[in-house]
Amino acid sequence: MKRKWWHDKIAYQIYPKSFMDTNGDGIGDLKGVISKLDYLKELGIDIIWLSPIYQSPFVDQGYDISDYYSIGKEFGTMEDFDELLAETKKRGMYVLMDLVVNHCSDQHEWFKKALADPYGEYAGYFHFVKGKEGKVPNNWRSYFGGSVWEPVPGTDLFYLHLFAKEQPDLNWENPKLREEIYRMINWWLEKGIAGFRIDAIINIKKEPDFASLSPDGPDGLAACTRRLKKMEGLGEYFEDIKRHTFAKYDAMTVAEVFNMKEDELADFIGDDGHFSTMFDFSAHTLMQGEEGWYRSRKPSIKEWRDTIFASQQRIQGVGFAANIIENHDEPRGVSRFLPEYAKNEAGKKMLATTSLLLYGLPFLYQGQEIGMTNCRREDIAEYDDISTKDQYQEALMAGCTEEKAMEACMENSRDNARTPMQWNAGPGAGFTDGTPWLALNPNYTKINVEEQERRSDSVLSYYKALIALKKNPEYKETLTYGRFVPDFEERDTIFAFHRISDENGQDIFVAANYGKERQTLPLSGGRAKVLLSNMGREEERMEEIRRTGCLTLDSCEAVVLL
Ligand code: TEU
Ligand code: CA
Repeated sequence: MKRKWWHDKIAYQIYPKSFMDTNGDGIGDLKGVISKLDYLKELGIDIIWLSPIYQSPFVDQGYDISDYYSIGKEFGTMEDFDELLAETKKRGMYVLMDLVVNHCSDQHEWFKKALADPYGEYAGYFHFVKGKEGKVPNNWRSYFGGSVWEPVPGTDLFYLHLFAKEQPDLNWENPKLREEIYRMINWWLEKGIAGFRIDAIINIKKEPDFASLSPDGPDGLAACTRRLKKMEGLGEYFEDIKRHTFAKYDAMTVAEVFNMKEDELADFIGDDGHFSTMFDFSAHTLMQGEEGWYRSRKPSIKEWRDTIFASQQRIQGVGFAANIIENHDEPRGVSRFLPEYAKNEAGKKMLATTSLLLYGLPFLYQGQEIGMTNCRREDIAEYDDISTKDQYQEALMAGCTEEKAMEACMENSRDNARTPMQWNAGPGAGFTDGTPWLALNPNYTKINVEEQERRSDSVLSYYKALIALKKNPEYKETLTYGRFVPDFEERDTIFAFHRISDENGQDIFVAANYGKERQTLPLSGGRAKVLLSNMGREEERMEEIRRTGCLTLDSCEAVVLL
């Protein structure tokens, strides 16, 4: 595998709307991001991914872009952006923008022009398709529920939207559209950003016949993702993008890919793959369940662990994936992956240990470093997220009670991760002097940065130590490129693995006890040192290993051994 500058880095996703507000309008802004760069630097962050900050009507929180060349006024100005870029460079940090080009906003001038002239040039930027006897062209269900088709007023045409109806899909078949997009990508790269996180990219190719699929829900529709099972020739689209843009700048690209065919991994992220890397969502899709949030699963610790292990083994040697616990689309990892008895600081540190030391690029999501949790809401009206509203309806349609439908939202809602960052215990959580656009998680009085900065045994302090360990010159080679080798797999609640370097022979052993009961693991070979302990038991465990050759792990205990 070719080595890349970003392999030994730590990345962090910022959801700008909820990160830091500096003008009291309740919406996070770029000046707010700038004001927290030192905080991020101190945490050990090198690469920042900014969720969309472009001009947008925010039907899908900025993933509906109405001008790719402007900063949304809520976030600030292009001058603010340039300042942010300059300030990151000063600190040796890198910025990734979010590239959302499967669709744009219905408020984009292209779409307005297309509606004004439905047989004209700009209609060709979208998928305007004739209906069948006045009905929609096919039976695909959009990601956010309902048909993917919406009538084009005054015609017998429909336009395609795989996401919300305010997010019309762009027609990648059209060379003019592709040219416009490439120009835009290069314009941003010219500015000096390091690259892009690439949104929903697997969806850009559409079948010419828009054939219906067999229905899979009570609405009589079929999930549009199902078409991807048979999709051929996507790679040509990706290669075309890469050739005209990313490759020219040696840009870093992080693809958001669901529904990839397994045997295509090397094409996607191998040496000279379509993208630099992609997120490993294996643990997340395991929980999801095909029929919607009301059918989401609660796999055992063993099933969850084995899924991650299988994924590690599939990826290593082929490419370098990006590992996440959570993001702006997923519930908080500590609420989702930790069993009830582990929903505490020790458990949160344990989850951090077994995630950040895996093979791959760790991608933290804002607030993860202080162990922010899901946020309970009493009423569906308290949610802002378009997907949550749809999932609530889907659950009711499938026969769930209102309680059950609310429960599904509380566990899975995208708003769980979108509540404002908890900086301190003061009013507005230090996020805003005004009224936050989305209500704070009330636990900000207990879980916040300021409180955790004061405490050496906090989750935040542990994240700093963990990241410092990963970057320590003595272990960096192993913790970056060392092989992932699972261990103690026969113990259902032990999450243990080695990182073994073929370069220097080092073998770093990571072990965590996700179970309720204490466990004792016999260690083979002499272990010289406890590099990290989530319970501050470095000395104690080392002494015990020397004496007995065994490692004892209490419930929620994690250690890293050399
Ligand atoms: O997500 C793509 C995606 O596949 C989502 O539909 C995901 O399955 C969904 O969030 C589950 O509720 C990306 C962005 O990350 C997401 O925020 C956007 O809403 C979406 O694309 C459309 O741009
Ligand atoms: Ca603001």
